[in-house]
Amino acid sequence: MTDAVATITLDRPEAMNSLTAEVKVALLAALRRAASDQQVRAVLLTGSGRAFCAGQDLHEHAANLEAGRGLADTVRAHYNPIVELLTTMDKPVVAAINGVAAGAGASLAFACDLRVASEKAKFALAFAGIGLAPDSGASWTLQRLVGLGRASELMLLGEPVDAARALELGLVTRVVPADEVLKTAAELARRLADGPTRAFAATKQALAYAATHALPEALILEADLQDECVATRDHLDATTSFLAKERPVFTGR
Ligand code: T3D
Repeated sequence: MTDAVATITLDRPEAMNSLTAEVKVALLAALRRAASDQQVRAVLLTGSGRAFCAGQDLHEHAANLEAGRGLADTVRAHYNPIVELLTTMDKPVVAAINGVAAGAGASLAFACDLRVASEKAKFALAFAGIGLAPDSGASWTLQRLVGLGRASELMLLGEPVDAARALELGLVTRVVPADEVLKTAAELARRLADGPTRAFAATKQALAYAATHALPEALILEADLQDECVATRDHLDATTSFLAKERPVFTGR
């Protein structure tokens, strides 16, 4: 961890950072540590080598099939808690998408708050290609990012989406040269870590709630969350700084 940013790197480059049970357990543990560590104010998720993440490790998956193990077990036990934590943790998560994000690897990227992509990155909704339906939250996140029509197209046709198209669709926040993706995403995460952490937590909560509730209910939650934000040190200090024509310094309290 540096500068209040916890960096988590998927590190199986020889298998495109595909996800074995061991990797998924380690990823969930790392996310839990980042979520509960008060020193951490933003999280950066990336992959080593030329892939972000190729989704489920298909060698392990084939072995599980062969052994007759329940297919949905890893979805319930591993993927769902990871995606729930990414989306609900009370600090922003930035994905540095250094290469291909396929299947559940794409789902992980979609569950992050911001996505910075390398020019060489691509998304592959690879589920249908192996006879599966989307999982790890992609049915929920993707249509919110790009709309129902495009989500249906991407999932049913499964054609890869390159970085330029991803930017056009609003799937990524920005696209940068390959050798700048980690630096750019780290700068963004650092900027968020220097921000009003509790207001960011409230922002994530309000957005998630508003996605599944009507406006009158969203208005009620917004007001409740604003009560909490108004009572923070950051709000008081930033208001004082504004009046003094000074730059605010947010401490996350
Ligand atoms: O119960 C459950 O488990 C369900 C959960 C499902 C969630 C899912 O994620 S389903 C989707 C699973 N993922 C995929 O279907 C993607 C499979 N991979 C690909 O389509 C391609 O590999 C890529 C588009 C990601 C990259 O293509 P390319 O041409 O750049 O590289 P490559 O040559 O295909 O792969 C390089 C190596 O990575 C290769 O190994 P090798 O031959 O050099 O030893 C390849 O086998 C390995 N690799 C890539 N993806 C996976 C993988 N190994 C295991 N699992 C993978 N998913």
